[in-house]
Amino acid sequence: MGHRWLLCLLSFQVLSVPVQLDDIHGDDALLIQSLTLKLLRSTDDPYKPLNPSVHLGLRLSREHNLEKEAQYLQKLREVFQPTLGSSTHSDQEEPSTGLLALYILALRASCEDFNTHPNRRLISQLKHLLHEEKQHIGLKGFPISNFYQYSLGVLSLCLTQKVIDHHVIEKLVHAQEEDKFSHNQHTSVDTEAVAGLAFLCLQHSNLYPAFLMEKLRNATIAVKEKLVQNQTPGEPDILGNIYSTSLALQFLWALEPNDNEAERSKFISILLNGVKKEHFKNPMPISQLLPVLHHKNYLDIAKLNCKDEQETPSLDWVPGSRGSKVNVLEDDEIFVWLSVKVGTGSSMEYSKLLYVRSGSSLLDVLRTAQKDKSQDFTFETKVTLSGKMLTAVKGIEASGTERTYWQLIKAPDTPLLEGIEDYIPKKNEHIILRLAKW
Ligand code: B12
Repeated sequence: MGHRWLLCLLSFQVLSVPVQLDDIHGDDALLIQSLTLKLLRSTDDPYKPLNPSVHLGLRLSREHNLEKEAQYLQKLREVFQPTLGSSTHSDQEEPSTGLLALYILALRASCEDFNTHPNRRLISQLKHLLHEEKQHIGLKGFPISNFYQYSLGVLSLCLTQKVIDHHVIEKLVHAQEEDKFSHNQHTSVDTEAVAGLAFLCLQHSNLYPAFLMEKLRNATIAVKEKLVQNQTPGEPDILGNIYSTSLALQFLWALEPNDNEAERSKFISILLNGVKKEHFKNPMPISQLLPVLHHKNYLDIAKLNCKDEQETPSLDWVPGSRGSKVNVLEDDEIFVWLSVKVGTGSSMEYSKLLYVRSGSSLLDVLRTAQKDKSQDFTFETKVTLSGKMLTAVKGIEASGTERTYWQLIKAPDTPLLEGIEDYIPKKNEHIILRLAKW
């Protein structure tokens, strides 16, 4: 099945014409616009972390509210380059490789000049972080952050036309060859896709010697094969899962820009169906999806010239109208079974039937469990670009050095595709929080 799809993709390449946004009409166009509005509104939400990926999503859209975009870039600047802005956060934590890479991409997408002193410093900082990540891979076999962020780092330097240390590039190529982009023996399609975009960008840059170009070409082909192998059985238009499909398509369409129109429309319909089913509530996955719906990918950042951009009148900001959907809590109560599992055996550290209002999020379920004093349940979270991540349960913390995390599972063994803030458990569902390795 996988290879048939691949052949199909290749065979139509010559005949095809890319679909333009103008080809998307009516309800679909409105649906895409509603996503843009969600992103714009998230930029004004004081409860959401400042997210350079949101800025990227907005910049790679064909529809703009330029004033809002400029305001958000300014907010990002104040946090990532505090000495430039009014506020000074000297005690601020250093950004991770991925976060810094996304910020640099956000600046590039707004046509920032990278020859200024502050921006050159950002580039040196990213080069330094990548160097440390590379050393860590040499010692431990994996980066300090993860290969997704390492790939974003390489992509970001490449798109700002900086020459990258050959060893940094080779480490990423080897990791792809050695199948290191997996968590728990499952390929991370998102990581393959972002690494693939980085490989493509490096090839287009023509800054590297022939032996490296050859490796990059092979790595690009290998990424494509990996994505095809990860088509969901029975749903060949989903690559990995609905969320990773956005990034996978960014890569595939960057690789084959003249891909056939019918193929593209099919993928777009699948993604829009996911939007209709409310799978895209969170600004982070929306920011990765929006460029795809506008037939753009991260490599297009380098082509943006920020001139002659038209305002889209229907994206005018309406103050006070909150976009993010607050869960509609219904009056009836449902019960959800919550368990905690630490070891490999079948025993559970905690198991409890909890009554919550229908429409509650998993986070609400955890809060209910914590309030209930009949059994000891506590939990902790940290704020990330994807929302609140569960970091500790019953005093047991996930560990960066041991590479453990609290996996969210729908019993018996289906990992959830959403986090604790977004997932809405159904009546009688059994959710397991399992300390797992990644
Ligand atoms: C690496 C990764 C992980 C690693 C993170 C560990 C680490 N130190 O790197 C591990 C394996 C632990 C992980 C776990 C999970 N992940 Co994950 N992860 C990613 C990946 C590939 C990259 C994240 C990243 O580095 N981003 C870039 C940096 C700059 O952003 P950041 O906010 O600073 O990054 C942190 C957060 O992203 C956080 N994180 C990672 N995954 C998730 C998921 C959620 C819901 C939250 C709130 C936070 C979070 O870990 C990062 C490092 O600290 C993304 C892919 C993507 N497209 O974004 C998927 C992705 C974000 N993960 C996803 C999911 C579903 C999960 C889980 C909920 C799976 C599960 N059933 O348990 C859990 C989180 C559970 C919890 N405890 O709350 C989905 C989210 C989809 C959505 N609806 O938004 C993604 C998009 C993958 C996918 N295509 O399905 N993940």
